[in-house]
Amino acid sequence: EQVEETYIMVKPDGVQRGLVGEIISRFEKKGFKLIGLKLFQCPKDLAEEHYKDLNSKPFFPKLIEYITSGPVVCMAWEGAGVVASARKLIGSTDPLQAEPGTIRGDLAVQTGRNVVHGSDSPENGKREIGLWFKEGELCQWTPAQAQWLRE
Ligand code: DAT
Ligand code: MG
Repeated sequence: EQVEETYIMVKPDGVQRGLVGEIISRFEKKGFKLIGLKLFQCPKDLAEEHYKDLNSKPFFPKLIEYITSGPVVCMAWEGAGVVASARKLIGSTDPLQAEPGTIRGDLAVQTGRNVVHGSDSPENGKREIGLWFKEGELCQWTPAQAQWLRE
């Protein structure tokens, strides 16, 4: 299996609604490894770069306004298959379509306030971690539970 990295972010609504611990906990309990974590006020240019593939969409200005409207919690998670698995844990983009048991399915009601971001490919995982974290902000470590998670 390929060890991958994904960029997960609690969006401003998740921070404002007091869901930071709940959201981190979903990935932590699953067994992925946290390698980066910070509370951060996102500048507009970074938000635009992060979502550049969507910059022709009608909702783009509101999306940038939302992401920069308050602090976000930036995370980098590592593990075999972490990118696709994290997307499953997060659920569909529209929280009303997201399955119960997923973060969006359990905690949100609208696409424009869907509480969390997750990278959609290993390539974008690397790209986004590079955008949101500086050199030296990531930690490489061996969790004590590693030997109990994989045979
Ligand atoms: P995801 O966040 O599930 O990867 P995406 O990459 O297609 O979804 O879009 C990024 C974000 O943009 C999404 O989390 C919320 C916002 N967004 C997407 N489609 C939207 C729409 N039709 N109306 C309003 N906001 C939208
Ligand atoms: Mg996306």
